[in-house]
Amino acid sequence: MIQATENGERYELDSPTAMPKSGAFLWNQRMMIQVTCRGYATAQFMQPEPAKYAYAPNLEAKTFMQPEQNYYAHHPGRFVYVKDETTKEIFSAPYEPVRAKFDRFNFSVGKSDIKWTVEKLGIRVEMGFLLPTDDVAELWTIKVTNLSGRKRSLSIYPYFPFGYMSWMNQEAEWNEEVGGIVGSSKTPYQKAADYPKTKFLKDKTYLLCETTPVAWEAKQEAFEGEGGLQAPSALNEAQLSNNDARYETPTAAVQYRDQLEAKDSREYRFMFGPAYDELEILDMRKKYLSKAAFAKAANDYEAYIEKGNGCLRLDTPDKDLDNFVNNWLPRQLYYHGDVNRLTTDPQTRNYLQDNMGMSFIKPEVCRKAILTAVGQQEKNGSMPDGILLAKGAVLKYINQIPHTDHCVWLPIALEIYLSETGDYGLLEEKVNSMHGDTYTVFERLSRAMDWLLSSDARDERGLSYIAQGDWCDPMNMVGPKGVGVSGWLTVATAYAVNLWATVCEQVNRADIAAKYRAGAEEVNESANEHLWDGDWYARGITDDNVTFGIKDDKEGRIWLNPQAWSILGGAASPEQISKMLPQVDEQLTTPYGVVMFGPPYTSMREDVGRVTQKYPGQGENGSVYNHAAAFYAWALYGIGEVDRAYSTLRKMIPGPDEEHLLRRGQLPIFIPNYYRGGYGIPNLDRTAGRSSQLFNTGTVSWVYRCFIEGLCGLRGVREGLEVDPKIPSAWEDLRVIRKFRNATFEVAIRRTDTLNVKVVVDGEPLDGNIIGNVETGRTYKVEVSIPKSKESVVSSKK
Ligand code: CEZ
Repeated sequence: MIQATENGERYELDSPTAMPKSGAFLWNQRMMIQVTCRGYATAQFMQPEPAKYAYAPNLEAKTFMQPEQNYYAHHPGRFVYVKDETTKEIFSAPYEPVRAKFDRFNFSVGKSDIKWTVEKLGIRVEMGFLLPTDDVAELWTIKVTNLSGRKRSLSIYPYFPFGYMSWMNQEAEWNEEVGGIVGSSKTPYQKAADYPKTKFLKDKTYLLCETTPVAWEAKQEAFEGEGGLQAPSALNEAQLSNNDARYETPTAAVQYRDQLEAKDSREYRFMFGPAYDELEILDMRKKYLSKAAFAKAANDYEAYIEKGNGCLRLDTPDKDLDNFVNNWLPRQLYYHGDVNRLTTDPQTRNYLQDNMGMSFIKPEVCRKAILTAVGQQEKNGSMPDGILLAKGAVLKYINQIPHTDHCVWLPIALEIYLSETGDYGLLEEKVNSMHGDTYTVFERLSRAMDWLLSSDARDERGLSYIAQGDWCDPMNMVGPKGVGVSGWLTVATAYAVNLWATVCEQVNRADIAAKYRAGAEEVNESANEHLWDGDWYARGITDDNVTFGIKDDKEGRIWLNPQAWSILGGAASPEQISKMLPQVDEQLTTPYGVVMFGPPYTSMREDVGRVTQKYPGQGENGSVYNHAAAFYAWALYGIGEVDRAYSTLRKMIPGPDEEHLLRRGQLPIFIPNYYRGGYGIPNLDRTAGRSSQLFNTGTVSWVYRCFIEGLCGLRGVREGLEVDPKIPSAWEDLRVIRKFRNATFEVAIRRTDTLNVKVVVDGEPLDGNIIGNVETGRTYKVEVSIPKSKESVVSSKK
């Protein structure tokens, strides 16, 4: 059903029905498009706020990308109908809207293109598209081949519905000048003050045809007629009727009539996208709409995507893992660091985490993000809810709701960046903030940590206030009165402050480091005094002083984050960890990953909030929320729990066996933000493991880091590259190529009789396990011996 081809650089699916919501995505710095194997598409571009150019047929509420997006017959998509003019039979590619049974179906996803091949009635249709690197448009190729050994008379109808463009003003027509169908609209607004903002929006959508069609249809109703999308009435006629749409739902359907000899084929090219005016459409046509320009765009785009190749090539006993980590994980990470989820005001925590992973791909992007973020630090040292990235951008949606965790992510992002680059000079950079003050990065980090430790952020017990949310966005009713505290944020504060203390030590500021170490210790003592529930840490204490996430709770009894971060931040002693981990195994671990908490809530808990209203097992309500699972995996590597860590990570990737893939319903080309939870719970078990299909997630930076610095144990330190692999106990060896500080390390890791990690570099045994003085451009051959079986810290303490 699913096959990895071209060395794992492509994944192919041979059924349109086995995983109907599975799809893939392409992006450039201005746009993003997600398409399903059946041809439905969701595209967005930036102007600079996110906008659409193909719309749903009813007016859509503006919202972020949806998990488990629902598709329906009129959902925006890219299709082509084919009619045999002799028999009048029709089908459509890639599958929707006709849903004919194909003789062959192939959905093939590459890193820089997406294509389909379908066969039916002795006709092959190949369709595929790519994006230009610097413009907003889709470049489509549709090729039709006669496989039947006899002459065929065909009509071919590319159908790119525009949808309901606007309730204020919309129309569409064939435009001779540009050679395509152009839809025009006015973005709806109501306040006069909003008019200037709408004035220069790209309110036109075009479908340009390289080859002039014989006929077209711009009016949706006329195209469909009474036959509906499965058998549009317009296809019963010899020719489409060249209608325009005048405040009628616009569409773009065109018709080619071809006589195809046996083995003959025709290839057509199209462009689909938004524009401001006709001139812009003409420019786009000139720039892209030809065979040569498509080929050039393909090369450029491939080169652009290749820049996100990452710094790791794995060669392990698990080939599916290798495919994913070598090809797809860095790509997904690159997408995040490159476009910030197509928003002009990313949440501060998302901005920092999406960019921290860029340290492994394009470190200068992470550097710039850290500078941008601290440049928006508040005067009191706290961080705002979102980081503004475009002129005129404002904090919107979730960023208008106070969350208290944003400072935590600063030292986390910084640590990764410093490990990878050794660029400690960043700390001395002076940053003028948008609020008019000037401090160095070092001072800004200290100020952020001071804020986290201050009485603005912590109550008299020493616990961190939660306001209307922490990392868990929808936990909005724990502390709206300003009293409730977050168990996670408390232990996370200790982690952040400790990380910062380590950086202070690295730059010889022992005095400052000591202050932060003491601060973190105090926080941890508070956590242990007020949040330890005997076998695990509680999730928080509400405004009304009710501790939750504890044994007595029937729902939301144990949450993963406080456990993972108490390990990271040092609150949890080895004894506590040895109690906690079996509880996580027992209550949270499922075949589809580790859930964020359990059991899921089945009704509103008004002193916890909106999270409890999400569908049980969906989103943050007890799903396998991979971001939280990734924190856990990273914490596990820190204490040598290699098998638990690996299994947590491996379950984030769909497959490899078929049943598993079907349940996830997703191709192994990205990690979704969640898989449904509810494993083993009546009513929820049937959907457990199902993918959200949403590839926006803070997970990927952490997971990439887990593979590089955890599993492979190839982690940057100030002096160079530290070698300390933590491979699953079932593996005997692995090979890895790691790019680090402009050098290449070809590493072979093997289990031998050694008692400690032993490293040989270019034939010379290394004293210790740090390869120092990394030389730019040099290739190092590294042989690493590791002990036969690695006991975990916890089990060795037992
Ligand atoms: O968004 C993410 C946030 O972007 O949820 C994470 C949070 O850490 C990220 O910063 C965990 O809460 O508002 C909602 O209820 C949404 O569910 C968002 O919380 C969530 C969505 O998955 C969007 O990607």
